[in-house]
Amino acid sequence: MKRNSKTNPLHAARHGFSLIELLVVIVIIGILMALILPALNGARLSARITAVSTEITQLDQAVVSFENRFKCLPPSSLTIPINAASWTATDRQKILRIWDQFDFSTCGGLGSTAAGVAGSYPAAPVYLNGAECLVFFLGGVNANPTGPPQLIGFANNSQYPWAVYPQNRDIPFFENFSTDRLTDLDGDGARELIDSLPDQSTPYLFFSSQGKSYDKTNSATAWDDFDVHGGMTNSLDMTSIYLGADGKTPLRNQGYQIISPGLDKQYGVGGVYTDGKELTAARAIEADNITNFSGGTLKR
Ligand SMILES: [Ca+2]
Ligand SMILES: [Ca+2]
Ligand SMILES: [Ca+2]
Repeated sequence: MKRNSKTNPLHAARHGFSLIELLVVIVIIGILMALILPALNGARLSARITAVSTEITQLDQAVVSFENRFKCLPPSSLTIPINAASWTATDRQKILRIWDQFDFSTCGGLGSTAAGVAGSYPAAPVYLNGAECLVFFLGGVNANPTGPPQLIGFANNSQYPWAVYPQNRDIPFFENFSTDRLTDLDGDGARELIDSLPDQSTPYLFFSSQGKSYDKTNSATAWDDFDVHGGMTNSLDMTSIYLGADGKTPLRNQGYQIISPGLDKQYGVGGVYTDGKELTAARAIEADNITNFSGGTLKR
């Protein structure tokens, strides 16, 4: 006798079982998703943190190239004044260590677009902080001030290094400046570099000793040998710089500090940081900072 599937209890039971199976599978998939998705997101974030760490290493290598070329570290502060007479003695000295023939009367050929055409001073002083110095000294002058920045290094001419017209050039020491990650927070035409973390808005900080051993002996303001203008403001700003256990000697005190604010976009107050014990709960926002010192990531 032919079996009627509608009345076959075995078959009917199988239908019910399939539905349960399906539900079980859906539930299992749901559980797996709940378990895997955070892990996936975590892996994605950790890959992005690694990417920033790698970029800081590349910036480090670019600074080494700069130092090999000019026998000094890039400064982390510079004021480009409005005329030759207004250069401070300190800033003149910084420039002359890099380009010993720098022509202050033409601002080193700044903006000059053809051989023989003098450069010119900006209409208002340009205050380069550490974040801007990092981009300027490693990327060079901007050949396209009105559109997407085009950093073309420096003219290989100690008198007019800031000219943009084609001639023998020192190539940019760092060539991976992603245009969409160059920003200009203070709108002065000098760019800062934002790291590649999601929705990042605060750039890499840069503090340079200019190769001088740092020795702060007298007062809280005696920062002479470290390039004090390293923070994001144009005032003398040592915010976020990290010091050794003595509370006065910056980490890498003959070198420099590069600091990404990390995923929370906040640098923190800086200060003493040696092995992480100093990052108290109040300084938790610094624990995710990515740096070129202390093993790359600050810890708590
Ligand atoms: Ca500035
Ligand atoms: Ca700027
Ligand atoms: Ca942070």
